[in-house]
Amino acid sequence: MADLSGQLGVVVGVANKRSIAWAIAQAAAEAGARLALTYQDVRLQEHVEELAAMTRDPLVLPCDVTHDQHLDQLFETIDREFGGLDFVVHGAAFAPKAELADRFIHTSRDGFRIALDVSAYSLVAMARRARPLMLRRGGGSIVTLTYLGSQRVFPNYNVMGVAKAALEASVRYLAYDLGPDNIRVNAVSAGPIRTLASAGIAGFTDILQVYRERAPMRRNVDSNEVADAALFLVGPGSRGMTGEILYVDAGYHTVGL
Ligand code: NAD
Ligand code: IMJ
Repeated sequence: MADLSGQLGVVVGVANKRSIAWAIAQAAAEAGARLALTYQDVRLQEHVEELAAMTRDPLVLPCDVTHDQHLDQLFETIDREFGGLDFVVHGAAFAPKAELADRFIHTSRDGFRIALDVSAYSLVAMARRARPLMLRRGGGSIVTLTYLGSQRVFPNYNVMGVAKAALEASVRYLAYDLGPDNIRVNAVSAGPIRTLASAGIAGFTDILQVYRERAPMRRNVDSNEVADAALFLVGPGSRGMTGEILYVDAGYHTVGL
């Protein structure tokens, strides 16, 4: 496993113990990193504080990624408390529930705007604010979480697929923009995992079963496997990689039939 001792990171997207971002935070903390964890709103504050307490000397801060003020505050506080930043883990995604149930053609203007704002623009907004802190450390690594629905159609994924396509393109444009600063930008594309973001999705159990049947490894993946890949992208093992989308899906994306 990567050695992140002495490294400073921020993780956005922890809601509960099932969150993929929490698995990444745990792995990063175990690898020796010091972390700032954010929570979306007061509803999640206590929960995230409880989880954060399992890591060494954590910083727990509020951040709704749709608010520029929250983002400004977050990076100001990290600057003050950490004095720099080595990595960002971005695991925020959201579309209004109705957009994931209705036909894609019925996507509303607001649903489209919200999905792309939370799930794609937020990466650009965070990268811009992380940059000066990372420059002070001689560079950095930014990792986000995506899904194959950006490239292929999955029933009901709808506008989230469009948002993930924008997210993955943003990974490449950010990688190009920040490459000269020695800041790398990559994504992990995870297979389906039971989390808050997949709870209540009609037919999710069937989706897990189709993956289990068709994936070359004939099984599903778990958050710890995604976390290990994310840690590789954060750490020095991937120092020659940027703009990459790394699949952790038991090989599902490679199969045609
Ligand atoms: P999750 O619900 O635990 O995580 C989603 C997070 O987004 C939550 O912590 C939520 O608080 C946060 N969020 C939503 N709106 C926000 C806002 N306005 N400001 C700040 N944070 C906000 O579910 P998860 O499955 O761990 O999802 C994490 C990431 O992994 C997402 O990007 C998701 O698309 C991606 N992903 C999930 C799966 C899966 O099957 N679970 C598969 C591939 C990719
Ligand atoms: C989500 C919807 C439809 C199909 C889906 C998913 N498949 C997978 C997911 C096949 C794997 C989970 N996923 C990859 C996501 O990115 C989920 C994002 C999401 C989930 C919700 C549920 C609750 C809500 N809004 C959401 N916004 C985004 O109200």
